[in-house]
Amino acid sequence: MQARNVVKAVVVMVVVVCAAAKPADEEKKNRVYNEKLSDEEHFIHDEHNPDYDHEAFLGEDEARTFDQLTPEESRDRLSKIVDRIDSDNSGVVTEKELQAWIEYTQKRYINDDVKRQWSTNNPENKDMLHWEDYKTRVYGFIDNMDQNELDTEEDDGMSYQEMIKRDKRRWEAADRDGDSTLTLEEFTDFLHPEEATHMTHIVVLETMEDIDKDNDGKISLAEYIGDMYRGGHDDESEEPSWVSSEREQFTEFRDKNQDGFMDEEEVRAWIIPSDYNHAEAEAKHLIYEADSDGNAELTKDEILEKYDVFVGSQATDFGEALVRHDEF
Ligand SMILES: [Ca+2]
Ligand SMILES: [Ca+2]
Ligand SMILES: [Ca+2]
Ligand SMILES: [Ca+2]
Repeated sequence: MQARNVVKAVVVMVVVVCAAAKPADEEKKNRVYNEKLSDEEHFIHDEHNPDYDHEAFLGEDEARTFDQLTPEESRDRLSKIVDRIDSDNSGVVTEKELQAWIEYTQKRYINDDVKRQWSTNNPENKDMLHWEDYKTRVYGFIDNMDQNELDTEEDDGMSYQEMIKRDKRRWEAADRDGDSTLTLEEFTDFLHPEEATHMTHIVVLETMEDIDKDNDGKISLAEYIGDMYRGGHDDESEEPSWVSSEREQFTEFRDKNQDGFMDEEEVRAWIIPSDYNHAEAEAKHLIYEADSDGNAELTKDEILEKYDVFVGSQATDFGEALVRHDEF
């Protein structure tokens, strides 16, 4: 049972590899892809979320490591990172340098993730991964389930059969030379379709299928809201204000041709906005947070002064600090 749960977790991870945070009743689900820098939301109910900046700046794994450090250790390591970001050794970090660093961090995170999943799914380290081998490894446990279990076991409203079908379609889109096997490069597009332009239609399709509950091939206002907001089922409770503003967003901006629905083109414009560079926006945001003298560049002192903006430490992560404290 436990082994199956692990496999199941892997399945879910692969299928929703890029989906945003778990939808809680009050929490908004974010469908916007385009080089998202972190699985964390940048703002939760208009409150700034420092974890987003830490993951954008360090990558998810490294951000977790920093959470274990004392403030002194944290500043120390950050100081070494600043030297790397300042690529022309001018002593100040410019917006361009910061943006380049954030992009580098993002690429590194994706490469690490792909390498990890490649070796898990390809233990013999072959040059290519065959769909049948991948399917057996990820979904093989299904063969040991009886029909009853198969019918009831579902994740996010999707049956395993549907998940396999969706994975196969994504696999075929990633398989550019059509030989049913994926090279490491093709496997990267399979795992991170949001990063590859030739995979855009798959990302749009999967998003539409998730939201289009009545399967009419378009997204109504009710489906749009129902996807991001799971509360409000009893008439008593008043819906949060962000839900009403999302209703306006849908009517005024998302449904461009004003026919009351979002079609494929409109969904694409929503989840893959072409005019927005997350790394650039994040670089600007970090400079704004730490630029004490307001000259639009950051010295090492300015960065270290605001180290909690860039990286975590026990001081900024109270929960971790308590856990550590218990060990002594
Ligand atoms: Ca291939
Ligand atoms: Ca629909
Ligand atoms: Ca429309
Ligand atoms: Ca400055």
